[in-house]
Amino acid sequence: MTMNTIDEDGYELWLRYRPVDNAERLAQYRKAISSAAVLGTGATAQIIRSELARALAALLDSAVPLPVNPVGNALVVGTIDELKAVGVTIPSAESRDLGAEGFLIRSQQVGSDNWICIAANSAPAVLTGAFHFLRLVQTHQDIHALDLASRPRIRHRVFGHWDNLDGSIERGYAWRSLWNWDELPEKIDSRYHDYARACASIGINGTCLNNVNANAKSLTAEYLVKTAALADVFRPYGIRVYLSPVLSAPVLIDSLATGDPRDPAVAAWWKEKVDEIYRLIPDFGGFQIKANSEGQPGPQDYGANHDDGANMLADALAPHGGMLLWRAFVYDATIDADRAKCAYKEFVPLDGRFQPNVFVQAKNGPIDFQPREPFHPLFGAMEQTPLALELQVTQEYLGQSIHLVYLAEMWKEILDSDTYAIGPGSTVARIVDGSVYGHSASCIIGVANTGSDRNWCGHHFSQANWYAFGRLAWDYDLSVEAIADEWIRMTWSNDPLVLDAIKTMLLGSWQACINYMTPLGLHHMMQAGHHYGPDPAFNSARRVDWNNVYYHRADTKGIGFDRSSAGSNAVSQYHSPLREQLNHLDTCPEKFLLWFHHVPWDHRLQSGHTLWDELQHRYDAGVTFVEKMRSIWQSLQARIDPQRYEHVSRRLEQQLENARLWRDVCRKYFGQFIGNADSGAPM
Ligand code: GCW
Repeated sequence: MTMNTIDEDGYELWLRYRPVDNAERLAQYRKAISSAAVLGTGATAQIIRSELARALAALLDSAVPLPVNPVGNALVVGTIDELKAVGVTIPSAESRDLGAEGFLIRSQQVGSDNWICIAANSAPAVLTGAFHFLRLVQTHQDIHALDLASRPRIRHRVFGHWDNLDGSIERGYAWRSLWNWDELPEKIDSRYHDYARACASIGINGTCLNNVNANAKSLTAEYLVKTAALADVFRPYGIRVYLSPVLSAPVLIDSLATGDPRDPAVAAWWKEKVDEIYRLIPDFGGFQIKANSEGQPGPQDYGANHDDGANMLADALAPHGGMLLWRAFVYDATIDADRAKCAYKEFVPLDGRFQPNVFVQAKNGPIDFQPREPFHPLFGAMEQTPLALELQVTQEYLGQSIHLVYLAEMWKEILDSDTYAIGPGSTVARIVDGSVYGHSASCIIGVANTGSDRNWCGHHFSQANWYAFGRLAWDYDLSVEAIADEWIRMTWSNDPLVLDAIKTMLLGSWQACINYMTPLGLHHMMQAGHHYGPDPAFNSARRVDWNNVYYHRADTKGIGFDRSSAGSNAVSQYHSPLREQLNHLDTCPEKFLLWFHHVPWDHRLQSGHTLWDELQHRYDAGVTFVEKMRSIWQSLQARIDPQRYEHVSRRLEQQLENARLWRDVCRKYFGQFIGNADSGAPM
């Protein structure tokens, strides 16, 4: 076994580039890569060159020459045109198939030498291919006779930061914002480059820099210059920047009398503002906006509607190729008494009224990034509007940066969910990638979990969620196991024992979290404000739908939110046959039982348990899995560097304590409704 005693702080993420400790593979790699020629000359080619120099020297444990032209058995890296100049022709049909962002990696005999060619239609795509090749080496794959091609399934893959201009981060658990606005544009922190490297390595091609609860200042000339400086850093990595504007910006910045999107003076202000942005940032991605939601201003404040606001902004962006992400996270209680139904009721009637460069952006589920939600019914309900999928990488409701929870499984469940929009197979993934309704535009956005903490994400294992977001956004067909496998090998070790152990932890972690927090479709049970820890009794919020009792509705008869046709009828927002399946207690998947039904305590579940017994069983199973993670982790002590080992150990202790708290508080609270308050463990 390999003893790992070198201290690590997690800064390097999955780009650790440790020497290949598999003799057979190392010999193969050394033989195959006697030199690496990066053919281009631009800024991106320079980045590729330095990444390869650094990575190969470390992985192969000896410097690899990087000549201008290939020498011997070489890695040959460039655009398709550049490769042609050194005698490698990629057939035009293949090149067409790659699109702007795809890449291919191919072994090829050239004279007496063997080359491994990494090729693409653009320099940033070559960079993606180079990172993919490095991943093969980092994970000890066979690189003999390579012939692979890959292109993204979703066009815009954006990491969205809820970072405030004062450096704080809304729902951020890894210390302060990465963007140092006070020092920009003069000082370019080297960390901006490392952020871009990390994003580029997993195919993320956009970053939205500021919080959707936005500060108008980000659109002032002073701040746009700062944003432009960041855009200049990110550009060669193939990453475009986006901003979150506030709809009242014309009033706040330039004292216009109104922010009404229908007012010509307002539209002119935005057009001018957007022109100013594009003068500074010619490849600016566009805007992501939160409007008429949780106190953010919106068109409805002026008697206009979402489409009026969205189209006005979209018209300003369109001449420059910019896009508009209009968030559908709205829950105006006058629309419907069931919060889960509101967004659908507001947005579906607007289908067909948005400009082509508008995305309606919906969260994965209809409430708010809960440990588990059914997919948002807007997916599959707006035929004429491209829908962007918003996922939350930061673990607001899933234990923040204390709990080890691998979110890939949650996202995969959502992406694979069948909406039945145009019949079976109309998965959320295929709605989002545009294929169900024939949209060419597609977008996925993840709320970032990064901050200036040395290990980027607060918890070493939260890095896995950043990684998985990028990989799934690139190819939602990748399995969660495969993504976990890659990440573990690169971040921890290729040692099979470490690999298996950490995989067991990752792959059981989401289900465990659901079990100890909100099993069987329960949701919204966290403490108010900070959202960490349980509070099922909470009932004193300003809005009724911010109360936890509103969601679980526990009483002496049973528990759960009746969203069947006999209740709020939220099921009607889903297509048949899913609608009917969810509507009936007997066919509703148990994982969503209490989301859609108010169920008697003595109702029998598939396990044979009554609902009450099953709930208790789930709480216990969740806690037991955290105990198991702790003992698995302890078994790895000699194989993990001490600093990261200790850090994760401490986190697991805290997670265990909090998981027990969830179990005990919920059991005691719900126990009182069945006259069984004592059945819970003492609090
Ligand atoms: O998840 C909730 C959060 C808010 C957030 C909001 C949103 C940015 O509690 O902090 O605000 O959703 O998505 O707009």
